[in-house]
Amino acid sequence: MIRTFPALAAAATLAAGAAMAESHASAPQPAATAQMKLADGTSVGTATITPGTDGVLVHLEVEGLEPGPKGVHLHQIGECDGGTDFKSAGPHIGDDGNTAHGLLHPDGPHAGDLPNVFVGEDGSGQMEAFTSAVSLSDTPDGMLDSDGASVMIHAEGDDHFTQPGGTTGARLACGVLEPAS
Ligand SMILES: [Cu+2]
Repeated sequence: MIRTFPALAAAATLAAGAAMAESHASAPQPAATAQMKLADGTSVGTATITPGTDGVLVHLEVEGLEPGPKGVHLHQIGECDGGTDFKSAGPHIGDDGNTAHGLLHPDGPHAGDLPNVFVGEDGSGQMEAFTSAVSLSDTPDGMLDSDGASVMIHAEGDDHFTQPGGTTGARLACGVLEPAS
């Protein structure tokens, strides 16, 4: 009888360890991804969007770009046509004509405004930002609705204040958000 007690205690410890491993294994995975491309089709990185309870986590990795800060926004339409200089992607999500652009603008921001990605001397850069201003839902305001949405990298850094696009210049790289498989 007495010998079974240590055995039971060991079994209980193993069960607790298994439960913790299980909760780590179920961490949310990206629900949407975008392959970032220049107007000529050159691939320069990947963006992923992972839904959380109260918003989404945007993660961006780029390579092969000029060093320096580059503006990053979520644009309203999931169409990256280099022949239109990516104007096909439409305005920023949340640009309804009444709301100002810029994370630091008193009359802003647009829901699709994000922090800059900083590209280093080796041409690579990363950005991660959490926002509760957008969702991936299949609703008119959601990024996976019928006309989709895109991730845009601009040629220059965003000062988060200047109108209309915050000093970000040309649309440099665009990626259509697709549901993650
Ligand atoms: Cu933009």
